[in-house]
Amino acid sequence: LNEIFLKDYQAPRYLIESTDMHFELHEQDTLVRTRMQVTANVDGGAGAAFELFGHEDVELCRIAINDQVLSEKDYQRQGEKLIVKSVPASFLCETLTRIQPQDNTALEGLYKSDGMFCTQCEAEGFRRITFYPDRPDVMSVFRTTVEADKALYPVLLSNGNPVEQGESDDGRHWITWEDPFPKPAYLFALVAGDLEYIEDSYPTMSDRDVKLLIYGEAKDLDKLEYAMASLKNAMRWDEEVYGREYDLDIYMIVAVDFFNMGAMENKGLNIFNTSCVLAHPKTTTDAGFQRVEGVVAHEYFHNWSGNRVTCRDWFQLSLKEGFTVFRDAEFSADMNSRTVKRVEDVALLRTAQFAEDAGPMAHPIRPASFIEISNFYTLTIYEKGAEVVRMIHTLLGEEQFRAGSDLYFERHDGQAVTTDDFVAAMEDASGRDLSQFRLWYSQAGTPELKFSDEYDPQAHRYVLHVQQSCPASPGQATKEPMHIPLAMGLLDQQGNDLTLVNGETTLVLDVTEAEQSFTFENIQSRPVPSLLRGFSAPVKSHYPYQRDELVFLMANDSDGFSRWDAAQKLAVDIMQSLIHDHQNGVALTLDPRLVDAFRAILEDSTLDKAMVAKVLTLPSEAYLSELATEIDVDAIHHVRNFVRKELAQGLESILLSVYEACELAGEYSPDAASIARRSLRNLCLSYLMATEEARYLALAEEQYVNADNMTDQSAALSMVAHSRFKQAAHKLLERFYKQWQDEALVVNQWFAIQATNPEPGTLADVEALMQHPAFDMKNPNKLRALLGGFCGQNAINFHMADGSGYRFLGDRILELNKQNPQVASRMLTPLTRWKKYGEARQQQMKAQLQRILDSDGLSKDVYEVVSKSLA
Ligand code: B3K
Ligand code: ZN
Repeated sequence: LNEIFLKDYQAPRYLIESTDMHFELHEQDTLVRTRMQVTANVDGGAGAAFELFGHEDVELCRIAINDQVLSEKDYQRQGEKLIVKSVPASFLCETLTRIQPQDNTALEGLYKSDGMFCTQCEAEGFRRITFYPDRPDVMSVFRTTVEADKALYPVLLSNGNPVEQGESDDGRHWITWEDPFPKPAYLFALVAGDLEYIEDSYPTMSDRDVKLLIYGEAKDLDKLEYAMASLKNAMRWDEEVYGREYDLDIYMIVAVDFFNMGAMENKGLNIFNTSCVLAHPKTTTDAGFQRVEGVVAHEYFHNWSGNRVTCRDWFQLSLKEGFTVFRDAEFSADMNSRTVKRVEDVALLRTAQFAEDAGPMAHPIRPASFIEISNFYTLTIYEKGAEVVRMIHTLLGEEQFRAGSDLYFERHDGQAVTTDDFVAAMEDASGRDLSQFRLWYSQAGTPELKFSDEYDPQAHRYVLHVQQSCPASPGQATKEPMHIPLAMGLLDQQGNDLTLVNGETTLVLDVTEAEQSFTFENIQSRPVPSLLRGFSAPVKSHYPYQRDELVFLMANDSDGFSRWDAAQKLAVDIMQSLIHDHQNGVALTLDPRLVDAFRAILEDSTLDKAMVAKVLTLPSEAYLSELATEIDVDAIHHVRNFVRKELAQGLESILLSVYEACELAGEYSPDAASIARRSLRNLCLSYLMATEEARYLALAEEQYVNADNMTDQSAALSMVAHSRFKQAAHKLLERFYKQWQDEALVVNQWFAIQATNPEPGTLADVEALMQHPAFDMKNPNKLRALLGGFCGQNAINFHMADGSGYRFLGDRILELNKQNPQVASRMLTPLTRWKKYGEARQQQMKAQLQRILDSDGLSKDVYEVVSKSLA
């Protein structure tokens, strides 16, 4: 299987001026007619062969150049490539293809979701529809006619504006859509179905009225309002913060049940996984509401960062994804609580992205090669990519960053460009040299900063020393020092920020060398450093803090993120020594400083409740695993539970009073303050449940019964379901299913809660649930809930010593490999981390990977991940 390299990039030999498509949708065969107006690319295309891509499942019925039908000797097939040997400098290429969307379980290209036709073309799905120069640097305007049975598919959509429609006597109808903006094929979309919609309008900054439509199944019509409100907020925000205005007269979103990812930014016609667009207090949790807001905004922001300016090739994926994630994170921060959003993003990055960056699939945010691009829609490209853009923002400051972004959009509007073009625009607008900074795009791995310091009381001088390093990653044995913006401050003994220069209390130091020292004069007493404020760079930082200093920072740091981080560091330090004790048979005792520090936080009623909840949430098992040299699954699980129980017992009465004080009256609202109260209240309840006292089971059951919203209901359910109160768990789970069996997304939560149960016996439950009538192996949301929940979020059960969890996953991957390669390859992730476990588990995990590798008919997706994991 061949690997594709960035260094081999060549400009396209031919460009497409316009594309005219006709879809004849049927229950069996769908016919696609494509007419492309093609011209040689100025830089030397004439005489060269014309290259198209088409998947093996696409039947080519006819291909003609300037009305001349080609015979097989006129072209050559090489895998997915179709090469027409000789063409004039300008010509019309017509194709007719036949496909079977109803049998398409890969959910790429044109497929059916619950009876409706829909598409997913990024990255290379368009070639599953027709033969086309399917590469992002070939951009064309599209005119698309969709024709189908009117009764079955009353709604027919594609990109752009509807321009013509008609119907025939045989019950069929058609609509033609025109998209005036040139776009790559990956942004093409089509939908046909029996859909309803809600409608609104948005007046843009230059006073054009844009029609907003959100489509879904009739039963979901009452769950679309929040997405609509979020869309309008996002449109306003992009005008105010980036000066970006929407460009078509109509913006559509369609909700579909079968979707491999969260959503897709197709020009003017976003297609969304129902899980990222439907929201209703009764069926959606607070986290769900925030996800809808964030994803709606993300896809909207792509209209500029992705569609108007797109990627030259797929190695540049982070150009649009990193930038757009940065944009949506800032949007969510502005709509809700900035610190809470930052804490959530950093927790995800440090847990999952750092693990990816330390594993066998580690890659720079601009990879140098790949076998299957679908495997590179990763936390690294998205989240680390966003951190890299955030660092540019930190280095340039708000104003210059905006100037850089303006220049980028102005310079490259309508073009397909590279990450380097983005950095160059930032440099040109700001005058800042980002040449060393560019290493962030080419070097993989998480850099580490090691700090030490010294204070001279006579000279009143404080010196901070820093060493940077970056571990080896696949194909990169050694790394150059990077340009790392280090936001920091110094606290005096009373906990006040010292003024450092120009009245500033937070400085951004440029860490650029392997070893560097920074000197601070006029420091009256030994300060406590606050390092990496706001998580100013995606690095691991090590400073030899004493536990008392961490308690001090938790209480005093002026940076909210750093207060949370100090609490995490304190809890990590304590849990790591307890893990060590546990491994050595030493009886566990909890450092009382953690209980005291947590009590102080709980007692301080001036603090933001959301932040209290974050600070009091212990570092996850996954984060402790990421930090461990060798993951001891059982010790980590045991110790974290021990600490939770100790905290619960030590803080029982205050937990109960905060629980009661956080009760909300009135109607549910997903605003930041209400979310904060619910999150703190549910955190208190989960600690109280950790005492394993029957009275708190009763309290959880009471909350379950009284809840008027899914956040409180599902929180109570999962606490009871994951407890040792088996009967109560069983009863509540049944009750929940009865109540919600007609709500697919809620049933998915029901699957996920059971799959993540840490109690013994869960694998058998999961196997049984796979036979449940509500489960469907073809639906990615259900797979993610059940299989993903068990293998990815239930370490103690997935890693059972007998290897049964691994075998179970191995079996499922082999089943999924053909059916849906993208989902199969994603589900593999937990097995790829085998190097971090003890010898016995390593052998069993590797055995499953080897078994997969040895089997026939592996998809590129699965092959790439398995082979790289075993290399
Ligand atoms: N751009 C899409 C991702 C498509 C993934 C295809 N395998 C969603 C997004 O990032 O907005
Ligand atoms: Zn995106």
